[in-house]
Amino acid sequence: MLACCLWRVCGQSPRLARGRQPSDALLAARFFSLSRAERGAVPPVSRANLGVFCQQPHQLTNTYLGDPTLAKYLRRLLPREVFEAVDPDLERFGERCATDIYKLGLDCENNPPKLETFNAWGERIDKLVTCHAWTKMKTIAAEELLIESAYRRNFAEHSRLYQMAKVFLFNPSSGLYSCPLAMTDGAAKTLEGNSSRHLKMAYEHLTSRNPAKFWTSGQWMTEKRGGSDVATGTETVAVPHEGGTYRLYGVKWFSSATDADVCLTLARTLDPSGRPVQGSGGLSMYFVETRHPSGKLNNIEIIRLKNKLGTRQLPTAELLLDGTVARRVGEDGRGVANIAVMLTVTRLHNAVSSVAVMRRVLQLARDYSRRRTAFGRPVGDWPLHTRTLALMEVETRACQAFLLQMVSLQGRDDVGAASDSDRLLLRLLMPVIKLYTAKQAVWTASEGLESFGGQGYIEDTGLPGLLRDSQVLPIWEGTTNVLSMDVLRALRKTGGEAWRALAADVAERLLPPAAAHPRLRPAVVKVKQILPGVEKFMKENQDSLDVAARDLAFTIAKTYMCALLCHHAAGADGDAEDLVVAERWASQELAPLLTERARYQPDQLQTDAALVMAGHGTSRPAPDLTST
Ligand code: UCC
Repeated sequence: MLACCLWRVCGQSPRLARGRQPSDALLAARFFSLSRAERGAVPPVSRANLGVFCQQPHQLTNTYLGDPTLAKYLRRLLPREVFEAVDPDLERFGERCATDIYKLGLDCENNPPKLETFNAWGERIDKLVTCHAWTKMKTIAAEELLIESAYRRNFAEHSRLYQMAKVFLFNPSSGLYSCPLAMTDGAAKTLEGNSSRHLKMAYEHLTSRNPAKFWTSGQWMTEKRGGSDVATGTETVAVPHEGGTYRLYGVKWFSSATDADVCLTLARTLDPSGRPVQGSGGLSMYFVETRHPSGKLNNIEIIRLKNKLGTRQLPTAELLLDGTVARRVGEDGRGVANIAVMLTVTRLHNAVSSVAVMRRVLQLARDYSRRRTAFGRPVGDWPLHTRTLALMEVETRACQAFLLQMVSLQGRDDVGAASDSDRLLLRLLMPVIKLYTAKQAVWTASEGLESFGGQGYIEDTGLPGLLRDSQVLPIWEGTTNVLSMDVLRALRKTGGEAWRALAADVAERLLPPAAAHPRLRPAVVKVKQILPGVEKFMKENQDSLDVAARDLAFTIAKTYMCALLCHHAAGADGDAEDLVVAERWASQELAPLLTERARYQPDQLQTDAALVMAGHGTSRPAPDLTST
């Protein structure tokens, strides 16, 4: 029918055209040469089957300039001369993250790694084939000092902020190269200062700016029984070998980026009778070079690559360690405590990834809201749409404030400038920021995709990967519940000192000017009421703390973020937007621990179990067919 109209107004009958059809371009040209009145007779299409309209896609522009919140917090947290020194580099790098690095990242997504287990002649080769873009990311990471800057420390304690600001920009464009970098950073932190010749050499490689010398690290903690309860799930054993080395035997079920040059891992010590020592105290940490200098794997077989929901850019594999030569790092039997140093850094990177993807999704969604028209206006002109984006924006800004505060603390700790209180805050808040931001990343990515309508669900827009890759953030490096238990561990192990450090830090942030600001006063009052309530709950409900742990962690996150936002908004760098963010943040429920407290009672827990298990395991008896 449409074709008929087009033919009619273009002066040709469909019957005639059947013999000798003009090209689509010619038809379109004829159509657009018609008068407005003539055109009005037909729908504005040049090709009846495709149409002429194409939606303008979203555009990514300089990711640093497009994120005033990042620059604003850096300006506050860095001394002026440091900010002025790093600002141009961040601007330059922000441009790369929107151009060449962004394109390489998409290439990584589109060219996932492959494993060639055997060659044509049946020889086992375990060859990991990664794409050019993935290899190039390693070069970029070294040249852009993404690890080096945190260890060369040209800006003393502020070096960590500079490094993490760059990692933040790099992250959502990196095609998940951020993952090996996280583990490399964690390994460097763990090996820093180690006096062993081998480990010193490894540290130099991990922190090198020279692409030819730069190494990445893996972190192998997960075995077949799972990656949470590593203290009982680890079956790999370490058999003493020559020259103080060990040989490892076991299966590592989840090696995130198997192309790493080295890795840190856990294995069990053998007792004098050759039996593995069980429990947490039987675990030690080992350093492994994954390949011999010849390039051959270090008695490691790559069993298979993992088929994952997301992070498909990563060569994640199951590994068989079959006599892998390793060196013990740290004391025998202190494996979990030793690898916790690495976990602290990788969890911080996890938070960086989470907040970075939130920011990226918003940058893309707001750009698209100016390009897409629906119901007669750009969707960004519909207050309902913009309100949805504003909810995400407030969440993202609050997470950025929390993140940069934690990075700043880590920077102080890196150079030995952390106070006792700083160290307690780091210990308590690291699992909190990891678990909180990871959850918000999934929410924001999901909302962000929805704001693109159906296009958010289409793979070659590059958007679905943002959601798929976010879903791993609450899972790896400790799930939300495992990390909630770690919050309790931090509170208990420090005999409540960590809580007191938190309460003191919050109280200080709420002093004038925050407390004196008329628009911030309700927020200040609210937080001041919550903290004693939480403390009282913890004292009076020791038995309920395990089940309340997740709500406690969220309460700490939201309350602390409220204090940070008020402090920033009331300070010299705070502006009108910061005030709005602090007000809106404070107006939500900040203390699920206190509102949910009735749910932790034993009868309620029984009800939980009854609700969850209703219908589980029941099946209808098979019909008796004999009587029919
Ligand atoms: O490896 C994985 C994938 C890698 C991907 C990395 C990519 C990152 C990318 C980011 C950006 C793209 S997944 C593996 C994930 N697994 C975990 O994260 C482990 C989760 N499970 C836990 O965290 C557990 O709570 C455990 C393993 C720590 C529990 O072990 P234990 O042995 O039962 O716990 P204990 O007995 O309480 O703790 C043993 C010691 C204690 O020290 P001491 O004896 O001195 O008191 C603890 O205080 O370890 C210490 N410790 C810690 N120290 C335990 N946790 C910590 C901590 N968080 N910080 C400091």
